[in-house]
Amino acid sequence: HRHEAGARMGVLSQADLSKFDEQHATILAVTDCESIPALDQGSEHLPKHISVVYENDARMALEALRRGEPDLVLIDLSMESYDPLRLCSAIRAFDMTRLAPLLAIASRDETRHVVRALELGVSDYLMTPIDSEELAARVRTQLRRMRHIEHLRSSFDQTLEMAIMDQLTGLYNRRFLGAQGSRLVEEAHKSGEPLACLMVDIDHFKMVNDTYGHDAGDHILKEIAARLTTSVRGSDLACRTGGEEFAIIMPRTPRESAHEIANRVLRAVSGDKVKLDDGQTLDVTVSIGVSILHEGDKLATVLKRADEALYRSKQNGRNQVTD
Ligand code: GH3
Ligand code: MG
Ligand code: MG
Ligand code: MG
Repeated sequence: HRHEAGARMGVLSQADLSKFDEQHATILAVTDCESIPALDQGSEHLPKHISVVYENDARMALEALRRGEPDLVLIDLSMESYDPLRLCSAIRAFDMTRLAPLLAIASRDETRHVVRALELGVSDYLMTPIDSEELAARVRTQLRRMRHIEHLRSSFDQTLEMAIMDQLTGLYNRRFLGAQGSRLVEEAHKSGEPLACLMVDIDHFKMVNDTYGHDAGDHILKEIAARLTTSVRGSDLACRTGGEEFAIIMPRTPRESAHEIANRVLRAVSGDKVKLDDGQTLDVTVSIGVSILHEGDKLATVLKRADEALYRSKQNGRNQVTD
């Protein structure tokens, strides 16, 4: 179990790395030569699941790389039809291809080329005549390195997502509201542009849970979160701050627009009945509090003011907007 968690966090065992070796891979060999014998089918050391594509046109090679086709590029530094060093630097210049494994092939009298190629970011090199076992080993090392990076990247993305997202609704969580909301408040103070905040709380949600069950409650939470998301702009920060409470921070939004948006949220929630898995439908409403950022306000201040407005919406009968 611990091992699995470790792998998810990006820590890989030798066995995990060996599994990478069994995955299919494509090598793009950029050379003027007809073929590189050490690479060819039947070469005893290169595994069968590694296929090789030859390209003598550097521009085509770059295109293929940008389309993400090859897993590794082999560049023949003796190429005459194109400056291979230019190709190396072009590959390293683009985000898409910056980390692509790049192996150079050089002859003994091209040491200066090799030094330059390494400066330009080539991952590794081989001297001619190429030993097929050495080539296979260097290819394997680079493919492993690349796959390890990809694994780390995706586990980092996953970890980040877990840290800032609410798992049930897919909205941002309270922690992220604290961090990103504070940044937005600071920016608003700096630019002098208005910022508005909505506090949204589902009405009588305890009764919904008690009547329809907790799973139905969860389903409704997801549905309301989706309706919130579609009612605000992409630049707005929509968070689930607690059980059935949401906060939305809206940069560049004056008071009147904030009220319009709040009313849009209200209608998006109450306008259509929510359908449960068993086919039952029910009416759901929310109460909303609106607040506007004042000079010197911290995030907590503007949130508290919205919360107080929300309380008044509840007091006044729910399913309404108050500031
Ligand atoms: P009000 O209109 O005054 O807001 O009443 P309310 O019942 O919505 O408010 P209250 O704070 O009394 O109850 C909130 C309920 O939300 C309590 C709990 O059962 C429910 N709840 C909180 N988190 C979750 C959750 O993650 N899933 C489900 N299904 N219910 C939740
Ligand atoms: Mg409550
Ligand atoms: Mg409630
Ligand atoms: Mg509540």
